[in-house]
Amino acid sequence: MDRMKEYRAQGYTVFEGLYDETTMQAWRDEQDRLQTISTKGPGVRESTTWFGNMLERAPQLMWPAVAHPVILDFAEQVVGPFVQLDNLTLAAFPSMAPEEAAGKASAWHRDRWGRMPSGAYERPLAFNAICYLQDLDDEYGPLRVLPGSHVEPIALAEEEIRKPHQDELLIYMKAGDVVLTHNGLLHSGTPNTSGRKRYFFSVYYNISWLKHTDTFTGPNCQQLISWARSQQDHRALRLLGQDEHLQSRANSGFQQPDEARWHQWTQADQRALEEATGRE
Ligand SMILES: O=C(O)CCC(=O)C(=O)O
Repeated sequence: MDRMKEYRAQGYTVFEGLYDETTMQAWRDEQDRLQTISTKGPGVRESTTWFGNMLERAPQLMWPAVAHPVILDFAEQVVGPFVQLDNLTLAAFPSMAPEEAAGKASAWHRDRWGRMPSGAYERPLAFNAICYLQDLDDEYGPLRVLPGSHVEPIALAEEEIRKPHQDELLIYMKAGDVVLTHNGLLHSGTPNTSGRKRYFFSVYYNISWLKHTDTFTGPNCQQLISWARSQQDHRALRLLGQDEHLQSRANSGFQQPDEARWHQWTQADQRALEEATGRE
């Protein structure tokens, strides 16, 4: 099926094999390093496995995941050239005892900046690009989704949130695949019983009209912003919270189909980059 049709109908799409083993090993090593140092120093109470603000923490390592052209090209078709990084999280779920995990989903939820859907497809205010750093099997725990729940106003009672759902689909993602979800999609992880860490990262994007969750004021993100500005890379600037066309494009009059305007703006961004860098 055409990827856009699939995304609009199901609420997600999977891009296979975007990252190789060397790249993923570096990301796993970084999670291990952060987890180790999280237990040291003043004010530390317990070990942490979950790390936000990853672009500031490890810019060289993480920028390729934030700015992956395959993901961004598709994302710009979904919401237009308004794609901002909301937050980048690198994490690992620890393993738990099989008895404790039996018959459980981790927790069904819609993602940040979401809402209860209206019954018609609406373009998302935010979307998640999740990559697992090992193949998911029944022990590592598949991703669970309720296809179409980004359109249907499916509600869940408190007691249903940690249980498998009758309409769920289990996705056994391969290491290095990326699933791009609509933020209205109900989804859940599955408890990890592998005896090893279940590594993943989430590049969470939102539209550049919204606030972002991670901070881009630190020296590493500021350096990325300067570099993006020096080459008039508006796509990179938007990712970092600097949408220099926001006022004109978000108040464009909306007299033409959105997709036609988006295409013009994407072309203009491309020309600006080519002119600044001398690239064709
Ligand atoms: O653990 C998982 O597989 C899902 C993670 C998740 O739900 C999320 O990042 O929103």
